[in-house]
Amino acid sequence: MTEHYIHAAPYPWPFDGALEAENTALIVIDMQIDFCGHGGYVDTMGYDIALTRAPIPAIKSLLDALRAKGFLVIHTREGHRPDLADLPENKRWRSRRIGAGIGDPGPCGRVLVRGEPGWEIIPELRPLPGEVVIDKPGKGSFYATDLELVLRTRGIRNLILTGITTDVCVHTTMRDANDRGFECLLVEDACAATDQSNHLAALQMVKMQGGVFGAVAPSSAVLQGISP
Ligand code: C5J
Repeated sequence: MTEHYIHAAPYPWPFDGALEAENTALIVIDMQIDFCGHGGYVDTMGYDIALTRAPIPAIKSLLDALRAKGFLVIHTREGHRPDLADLPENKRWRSRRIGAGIGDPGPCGRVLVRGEPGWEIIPELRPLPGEVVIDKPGKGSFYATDLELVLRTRGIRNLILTGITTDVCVHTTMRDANDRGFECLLVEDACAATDQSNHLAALQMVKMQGGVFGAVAPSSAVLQGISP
């Protein structure tokens, strides 16, 4: 089989050149109003949503290109049950300390609660009908979800990771995926954090030890790599 690679650091990705639409998925993590919109969770905490909105164009271009080539696209949403039965008390307590209590009313409805306006994916990146959407109560996309079952059932072994936030939900998902044997690529301009130095540090962490969690590349390299 012909080998295909994406120019990435610290190694051309994937490690063995087995990059095909059939074995590779694009994951778009938590691009929700609560993380990227006015009046959402991140905005209410006082962080700059210009940072969390910055990856929208890169994600959009990846979605357009990978959809056109038949890659599996998966979206995730962080959120809790309306009865908050899945919300750990310490997670709620910490969010209230910073003025954005999960489950409490806010400008976009109840913060990080499933079905509320703030929990919706932003219109620019709305999933197409039929695309897989994973609802997760935690930071990682594997915890208490059927993501792994979906990936194994579809024969996926390479993951292209994008979304919010690089240092929290994207990193947790990448680490968990790596431990499960998935070959991971983090797209540096298609993810962002609420703090730029945390974003840069999170990119750097991936590249240590020969690529301890996988590799990092810009979206331009992904677009080039999938259209050789
Ligand atoms: C956070 C996320 N930061 N999607 N969630 O609470 O990274």
